[in-house]
Amino acid sequence: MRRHHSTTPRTPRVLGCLLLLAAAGGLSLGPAPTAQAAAPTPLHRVVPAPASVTPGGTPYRITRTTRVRADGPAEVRRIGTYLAGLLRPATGYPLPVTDRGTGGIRLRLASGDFGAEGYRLTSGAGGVTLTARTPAGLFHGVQTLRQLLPASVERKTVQPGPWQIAGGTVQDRPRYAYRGAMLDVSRHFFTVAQVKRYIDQVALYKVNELHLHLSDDQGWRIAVDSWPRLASYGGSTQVGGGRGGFYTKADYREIVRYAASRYLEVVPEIDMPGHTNAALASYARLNCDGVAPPLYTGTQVGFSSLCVPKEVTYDFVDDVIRELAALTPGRYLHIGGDEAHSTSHTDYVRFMDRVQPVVARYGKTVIGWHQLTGAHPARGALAQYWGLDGTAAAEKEQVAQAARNGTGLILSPADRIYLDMKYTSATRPGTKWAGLVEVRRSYDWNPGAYLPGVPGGAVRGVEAPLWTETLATSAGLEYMAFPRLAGAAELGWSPAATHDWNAYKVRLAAQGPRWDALGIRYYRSPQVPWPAR
Ligand code: TNX
Repeated sequence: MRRHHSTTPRTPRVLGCLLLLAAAGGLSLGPAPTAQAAAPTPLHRVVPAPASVTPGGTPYRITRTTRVRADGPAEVRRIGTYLAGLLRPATGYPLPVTDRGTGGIRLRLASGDFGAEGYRLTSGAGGVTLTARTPAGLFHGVQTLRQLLPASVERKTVQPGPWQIAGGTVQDRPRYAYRGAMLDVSRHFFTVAQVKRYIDQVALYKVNELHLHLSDDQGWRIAVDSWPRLASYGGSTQVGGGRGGFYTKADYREIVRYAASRYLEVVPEIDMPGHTNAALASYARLNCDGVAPPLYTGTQVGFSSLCVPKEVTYDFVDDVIRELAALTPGRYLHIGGDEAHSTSHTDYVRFMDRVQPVVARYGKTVIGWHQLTGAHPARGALAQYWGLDGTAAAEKEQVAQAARNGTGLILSPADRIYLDMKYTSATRPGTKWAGLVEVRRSYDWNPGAYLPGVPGGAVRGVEAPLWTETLATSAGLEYMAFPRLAGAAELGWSPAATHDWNAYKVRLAAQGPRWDALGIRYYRSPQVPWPAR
């Protein structure tokens, strides 16, 4: 792979600036607050940047008597309960969830020009109202509301406040429908609790797709009843030789349920025909020579392949896809298809021609890594581009041509948003085959104009993959994901017109104290003017 080294310009650290108390009704004449009464966060200072912001008017202040009014179906009430649950520990207020009364924090569904995930937030002295056409829109609006409150709202013990939301209106909706985060649970296994933690972290940035890389050479992580050794043996270890693990079907359903409660769709991936050593090690008959290789705990890629000429391969694929599709309420099933260096091109095409219809037969839409465009992408399939700025023009053109023929694209350029790339040469975890990727580099590109010759509508979204050859703990994941995940999420959500590094870095800096409050250990890039701790 190409090596590339980006530079890491230093920006001067901005002094934590003392904000003046805004003309805040309800604060003007009361007793002097004990804590420093900061002005409320300006409505635009959130990540991802909202589509439009109209500031003005009196802030709303959450108090001991505030109620969360969720009028509408049970799902709206559930979001209200989630919001109240977020706000209670730090405010110490009861925040009852009710469907009556006036004022307070109100969540409501209404028809309007919101799209499937947009929302409107209006704030004034009398209350804050979130309006959306869908529960997903309300949920995204809740994330905005959360970021408009002081970072200390994320703490689990009572904090001083005050809890104000600036006056005005935010009208917001996403640029792309697909805004993903991928977690590689194969190279190192991560428990259900760890996956839930990551779900909560990405949901804060309006990510709506959780792609789980469930199988690779080093581990098979999902129970398959018809081929039980895949998980019990193929999942028994991981990179470095540790214990590994796998999700039972109940575990997996719990991940899917939890993700859905945060409005994320789970996209399961079984990587084929390469990246399959764990499966090949589990069943000798899957190998062309009938001999099972040993389990693998290293980090090389490209050495394994399913046996394309053998019929049993397709029995295996059918069973795995059928069982996984049955566990998956989401629309997609990712079949990998990357780095099949041990599969001939002819076999690769044969394999993909045969496997894609299986995905369709079980009611799912194919996603594949962009090498799929070198075969015959099925109608409606999406290709996930993971090349670099410097990827050969011919390879980019192959992807662009597929896009012109109707294949949708998810953009995951490795030298931009592969979250496992080191930030600088001093970053301890991570790899650097795609280059060093500082925060600015990961943000400063336009998904709509990234690949030449791709029609605008072909780009369905952006996804930030987190490969885990070098990452074994949640702290490790978080250090690599934050702050870059927030930038990838913004590229997926915010209109191109909001794109501006100098403005972004200030909004990003404001996330630092929030991550501190949430216990997320992030990379304090010198490119970002973090407030002093
Ligand atoms: C490339 S991206 C891979 C993965 C590695 C990753 C490490 C892709 C589709 N394949 O197998 O984990 O690089 O950065």
